[in-house]
Amino acid sequence: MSSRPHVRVPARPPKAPSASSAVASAAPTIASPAAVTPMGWMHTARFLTTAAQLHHLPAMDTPEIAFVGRSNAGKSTCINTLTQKKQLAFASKKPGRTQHINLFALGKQGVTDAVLADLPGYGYAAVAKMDKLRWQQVMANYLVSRDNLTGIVMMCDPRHGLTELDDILLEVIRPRVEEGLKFLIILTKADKLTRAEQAKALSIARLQAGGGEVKLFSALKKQGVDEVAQLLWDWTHPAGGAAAAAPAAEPPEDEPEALDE
Ligand SMILES: Nc1nc2c(ncn2[C@@H]2O[C@H](COP(=O)(O)OP(=O)(O)OP(=O)(O)O)[C@@H](O)[C@H]2O)c(=O)[nH]1
Ligand SMILES: [Mg+2]
Repeated sequence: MSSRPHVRVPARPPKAPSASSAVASAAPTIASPAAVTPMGWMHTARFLTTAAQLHHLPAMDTPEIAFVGRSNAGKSTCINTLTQKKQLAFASKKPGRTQHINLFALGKQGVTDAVLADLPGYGYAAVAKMDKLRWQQVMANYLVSRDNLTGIVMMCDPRHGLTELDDILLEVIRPRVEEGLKFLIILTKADKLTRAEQAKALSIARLQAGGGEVKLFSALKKQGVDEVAQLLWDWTHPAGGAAAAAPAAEPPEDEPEALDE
């Protein structure tokens, strides 16, 4: 196993200029207020690269967070919701929309301090068996060997619960999680459940996650968005707690997406 990634970010996120300093200085401000909060940080996301195979991914030492889960679980939509960029990741009603590993950079331009990885989903019945096996192998290799991988977000539609393929993936990553890799299960499409069903799904998933962290999320209702953004900030900025002091969300730049699954 490789050593943990080296985090090259300052201990505290850049501060927004105070009103007095903004008045006193005629120079343009360098740190925008949007870069201060976890949601503002998320909003800095931009496309970095795409790869069909592991060896096409650039080697990086920036903390990387992978979004994994069954096809159609809502991985790409979650990335778009967190980053408040409707079309950053390809989301679609049609399962199997994401077919490459897509990387998105976070942080101010030129100072990328984290990377989000949108992975193709697994378990989509219409994919040919050989393609499924090939992809499962690519993903397992990625999760086991990607040196800068800092955290894994497993997306799960609580109406289906954790499936056999999710369990296999949990087994694949278990050794790395035991070594300190961060791990979160997101129960997606919470808007499809009543409050009672949400509470039940949460406790079942917590049992299945063996004490791991589980959060409810809805892209439609913007449920859990700030919490997940804060957690990803904390994962990738272990020494910096300042963002917690100013967790105000930025308003989304786009109209809400029509979510229909
Ligand atoms: N109601 C509702 N629908 C959602 C939510 N999140 C995603 N969806 C819908 O679920 C479908 C699949 O979303 P994607 O984000 O493309 O799913 P994915 O996990 O990236 O799928 P693959 O790329 O095939 O692995 C789309 O029709 C989304 O609009 C949500 O929170 N609520
Ligand atoms: Mg996708």
